[in-house]
Amino acid sequence: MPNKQYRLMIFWGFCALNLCLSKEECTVPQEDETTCGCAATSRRRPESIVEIDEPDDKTTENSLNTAPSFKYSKAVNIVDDSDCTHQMVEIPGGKFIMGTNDPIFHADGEHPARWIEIDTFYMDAHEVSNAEFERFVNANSYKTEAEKFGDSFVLEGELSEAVKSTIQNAVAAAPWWLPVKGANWRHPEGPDSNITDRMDHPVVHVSWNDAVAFCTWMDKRLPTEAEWERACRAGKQERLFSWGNKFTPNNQYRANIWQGTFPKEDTGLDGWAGRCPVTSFPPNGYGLYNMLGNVWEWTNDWWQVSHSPSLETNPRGANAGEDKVKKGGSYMCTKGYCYRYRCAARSQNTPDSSAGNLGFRCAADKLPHYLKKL
Ligand SMILES: *[C@@H]1O[C@H](CO)[C@@H](O)[C@H](O)[C@H]1NC(C)=O
Ligand SMILES: [Ca+2]
Ligand SMILES: [Ca+2]
Repeated sequence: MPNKQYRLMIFWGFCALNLCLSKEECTVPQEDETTCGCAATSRRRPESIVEIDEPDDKTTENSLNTAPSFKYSKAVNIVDDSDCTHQMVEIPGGKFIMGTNDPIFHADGEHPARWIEIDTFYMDAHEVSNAEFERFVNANSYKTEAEKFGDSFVLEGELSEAVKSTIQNAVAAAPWWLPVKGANWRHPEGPDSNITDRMDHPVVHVSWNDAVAFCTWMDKRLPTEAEWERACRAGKQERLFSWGNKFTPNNQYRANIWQGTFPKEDTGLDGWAGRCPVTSFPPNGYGLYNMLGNVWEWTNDWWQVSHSPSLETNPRGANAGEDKVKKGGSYMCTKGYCYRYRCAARSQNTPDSSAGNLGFRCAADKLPHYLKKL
């Protein structure tokens, strides 16, 4: 590690700490880590669901959808460079500081702050939208895992009374999550909802396996966690958010989270109660939209909570595991309930899990040839 950079890092860290002490925005909430439902929406955690009336053996269906991508056609057949969606941004290679030495959630493995060296890569400018996902589904007659399982997790407050009355179970650690029959990407709030007027919103209720299938079809792949965090930080060292340490600089919202008392009422003070279109809010310094907030984003890495403090090059997470890493927080996050809309924050789900606040974006080593350089 070059000495100069190291000194600079300490200096910045010191400044940031001083700024934080004088600002309300930087006070750390005293959250009971066990009450957060961020990772509660997993299929293979039957102990987390109370009053299960679903047969557990459904989980074996997961094998149907592992490594499915080779079966599908290529996006190049229907996507051309006149299309302004699917655009990617070049993320410069180099060294950056991943994680933090001031973790909010120790159990999540947000620490330590560590130097990571990464190669140049490309990142989708925004979360994958319903319109984009629909093209993939139509071209491949693709069925998502939520459709195969027949249900997915929806925030209780988003359901109609009719749908709510049919549900008998909830997630023990997060009772606001309800497993809803017929909830999937086309019906995000259950069978009586649709996405007709929300084609520019992020696709949700997609599993990690679904995300891999989509990205592969697009001649892309999921980002590693390190790539995702590099992209989130947009060249800023040791900051909470992509743009700095203050969540609402100049009293402007830069990300879609929850205002009001969770889970009772989302006042939508930031302009959106619920999910927003994938290009809402100003992009970060690299030109990426909604890295923080709106929907959680799957990464390629298996979940682990201990990290080497020494320099690593293009790290890829654990070799194996039960959960995949998701990053960025969602429109359901508040500072008091789930302060995970920070670049260093992380959470996890099993690769077959899906929920109404979980989507993804793709990365690539090189720009797919059907895309123009931005
Ligand atoms: C889609 O949902 C909207 C809003 O709830 C509703 O007005 C519309 O009739 C629905 N469309 C279809 C095709 O179900
Ligand atoms: Ca919001
Ligand atoms: Ca996001």
